[in-house]
Amino acid sequence: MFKKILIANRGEIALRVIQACRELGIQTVAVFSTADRDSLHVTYADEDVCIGPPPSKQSYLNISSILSAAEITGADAVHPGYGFLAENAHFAEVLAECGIGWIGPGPQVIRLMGDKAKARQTALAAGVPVLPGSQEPLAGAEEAAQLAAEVGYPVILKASAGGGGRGMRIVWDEGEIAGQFSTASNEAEKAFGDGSIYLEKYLVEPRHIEFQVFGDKHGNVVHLGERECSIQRRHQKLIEESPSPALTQELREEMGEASVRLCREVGYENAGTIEYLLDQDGRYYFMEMNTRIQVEHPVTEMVTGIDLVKLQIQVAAGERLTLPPNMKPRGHAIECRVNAENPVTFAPSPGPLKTFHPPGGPGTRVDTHGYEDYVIPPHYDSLVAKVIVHDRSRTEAIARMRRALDFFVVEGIQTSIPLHRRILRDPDFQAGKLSTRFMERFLQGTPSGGGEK
Ligand code: MV4
Repeated sequence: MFKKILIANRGEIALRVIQACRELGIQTVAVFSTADRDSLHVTYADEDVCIGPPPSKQSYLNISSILSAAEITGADAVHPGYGFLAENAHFAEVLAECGIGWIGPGPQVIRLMGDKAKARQTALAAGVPVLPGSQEPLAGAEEAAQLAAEVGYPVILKASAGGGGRGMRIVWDEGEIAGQFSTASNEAEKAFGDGSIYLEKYLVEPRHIEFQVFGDKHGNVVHLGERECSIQRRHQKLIEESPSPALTQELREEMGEASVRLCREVGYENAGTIEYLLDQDGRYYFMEMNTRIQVEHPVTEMVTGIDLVKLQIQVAAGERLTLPPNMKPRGHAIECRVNAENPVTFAPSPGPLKTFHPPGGPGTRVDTHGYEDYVIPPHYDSLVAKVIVHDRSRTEAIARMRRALDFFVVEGIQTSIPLHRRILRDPDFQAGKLSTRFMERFLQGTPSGGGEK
C-alpha cells in the first residue's frame, strides 16, 4: 500500500481524498495556491506545499510545481481528484517516469477516451450501441452533408478533442450543414488545436444516464449501477440520483454489461464513468467515457455502500476487486450541488461565508470544504457543498432532501439552494419525468427565474 499520497486538487474533493487516506492509514500532502492558504484541505493534510499564485494555470495545472512538491515530500502516489489534471495523459506519464504512483487509469486509456471520435469507434468495436453517424472524423463539409442525408436530420457535429458539451453544433437541415461544419471545425482548431469533427444523429430530448465502472490491475471489471444526471444547465449538472427512475433491472443489467465490455476492450483500470443517452423508447447509446472519479460519485456510494475513493487507492496499489458481481442498488440517493452563485441569474457569488450550518440527520451527507468565515475565492469553480441524501424510496429521498435544504443555513453569499428547493417541488421532477431539456423548460415556465414556482 502507498505510504504518502499527494492530492493534486483543492476544495471538497481534496478533503474527500484526505478522509479516505486517513481511514486507510496513509499520510497526505496537500498542494495549494496562495488563494487557498486558509482552505481546509491544507489544514487537514499532514503536510502542505504552496505551488503557485491563484490562477490554475500557474498552480493546480502546473505539472512541474506539483512534481517538485511530490519529490520534496517523498509522496509515492498522486490522486488527481476531478477537473484540473485528472484527465491529463501527459501528467500520468511524467509521474510514471518519476516512479510515482497514479491513482487513475493508464495514460494510453486516458488519451484514447479523450479523443471522442476514437472513443466512439472503440465502443462500436466492443458491441456497445452508438448513434448512427461517422466511423472516422469527417474529411470535409461534403462528407458531412452526405452522411447527414444518410442518417437523417437533425444531426450533431462534435469536436473529437471536445467533450462535456464543448465544441458541439446541432444542425437541423441540409441548408445549414456546410456552414456549421466550417464553424465547428474552425472553433475546435482554435480551442483545442485540433479541428477534427465527427457527426451523429441528434436525439432531441434524451436522458443522461451514466454507469460507474471499476477495474483493477488483474483484469477484473465491475459496474456499480447508474446515475441519472439529466438535471443540468449549460452542461453543468445540478442534481444527480441513483438509481435512475427510467431503468428497469433488466435494462440496468444490459447497460451494465455493455459498460463492462467496453472496459475490457481497453483494459480499463481504476474508477471510470460511461455516459449514455437514453431515448424515450428505452434505447441507449454510448456518448463519452470519463476516466476519473466524478463530482457525483457519492450517490453511487450511498446506494452501494462502497467507498469509491478508498477503492481507487486500493486498486491503484494493486489490490484485487472483490465485489459481488450482481450488486443491486439499495434504496435511493439524490445529490444537489450547492454553488456559490445567484440562483436566478447564475452569476458567480464568491465571498465570505458569514454563517454556515450544513444539515445533518438520518441519511444525510454533506461533502464540503466550507466553514464559518471561510472566504470563497473567485478564481475557481463555484461548488461549495454537495448535499447527498439516502432513503428507502425516491419519494422519501426527495422529502429528505427538501428537509436537508431547509435546514442548510448559508449567509454572506448567494447559493443555488433556493433553485434546488423549487426544482424539488416541481411535479415533473417528483414524477421522475426527466430529460436533458428539463431545466430549459423549468426556467421558461418561471420568467423571473422562478421566484414563485
Ligand atoms: C448528444 C445529444 C443528442 N444527440 N449527442 C452534451 C454533452 C456531451 N457529452 C454530448 N452532449 C450531447 N450529445 C447526440 N447524438 C445531446 C447532448 C446534450 C446533453 C447530453 C447530456 C446532458 C445534457 C445535455 C444537454 C444538451 C445536449
